[in-house]
Amino acid sequence: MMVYKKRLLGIDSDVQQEANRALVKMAPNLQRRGFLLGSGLGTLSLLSGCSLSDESSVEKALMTVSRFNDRVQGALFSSTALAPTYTPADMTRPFPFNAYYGEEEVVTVDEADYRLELAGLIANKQAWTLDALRALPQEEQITRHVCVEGWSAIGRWGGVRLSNFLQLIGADTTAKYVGFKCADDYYTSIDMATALHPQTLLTLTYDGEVLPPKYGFPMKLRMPTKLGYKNPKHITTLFVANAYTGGYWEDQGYNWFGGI
Ligand SMILES: Nc1nc2c(c(=O)[nH]1)N[C@H]1C(S)=C(S)[C@@H](COP(=O)(O)O)O[C@H]1N2
Ligand SMILES: [Mo]
Repeated sequence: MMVYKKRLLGIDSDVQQEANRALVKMAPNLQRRGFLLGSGLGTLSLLSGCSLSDESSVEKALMTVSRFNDRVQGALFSSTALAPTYTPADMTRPFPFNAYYGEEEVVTVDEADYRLELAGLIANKQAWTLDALRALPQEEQITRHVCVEGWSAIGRWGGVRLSNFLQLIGADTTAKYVGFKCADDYYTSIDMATALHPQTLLTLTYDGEVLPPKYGFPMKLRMPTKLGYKNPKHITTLFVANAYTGGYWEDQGYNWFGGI
């Protein structure tokens, strides 16, 4: 759904290609569900029930298909299947930096003032200091981070398993979403099944050291089951909700589920 990142030049070329790519990706899932596929805009218009007469109706239709794709990915997601893990020798050095701004503009968060704020469907909403988070049982993983901009890299992160943390704070784990707000303008949200996946960690370290600013100090959510943009850095608020809240790139057209 990269079509949202650049402006549309013409419905016939860009959007047609984008619709085709989206449909090709979804074809196996759709066929399993008994859809008969045609191609491109005709099918898109059938799937979304929209007549695609202008740019905004095409964008709405693509978003409808993308939200449908979220549900398909959610239904196919396995809570127990593990993403591959690697050895220290496999690590990518240096690990790449990425954000919607350049490395010289990385946000700095003051450790002494930092509190992880909790909101939404959580019984104990007391904020957490970094020391309190560090005192919880920690685990490490060496996994591959995949960015849709065309690179992937293997890194080593350590921190608190999100499912343990959600239990600890009395989160309603029957809710649909766990959302994150960050110290920059970034935000995202994930499905509860992925939040409870054993490899989903609230990380505080990178390669055995306190997470450096560029990799998201003081906290980055790491999910080897999801694309890079679903892994928020500089987390300041964690909330649990049933209402859909999207994300920074998701609201510009990236697929919300963002599975690998
Ligand atoms: N707060 C914040 N988190 C973010 C981003 C961002 O711009 N701001 N970019 C995302 C994207 S697209 C990627 S690929 C990864 C990059 O993480 P890295 O700098 O540790 O490689 O962070 C993700 N999390
Ligand atoms: Mo990314």
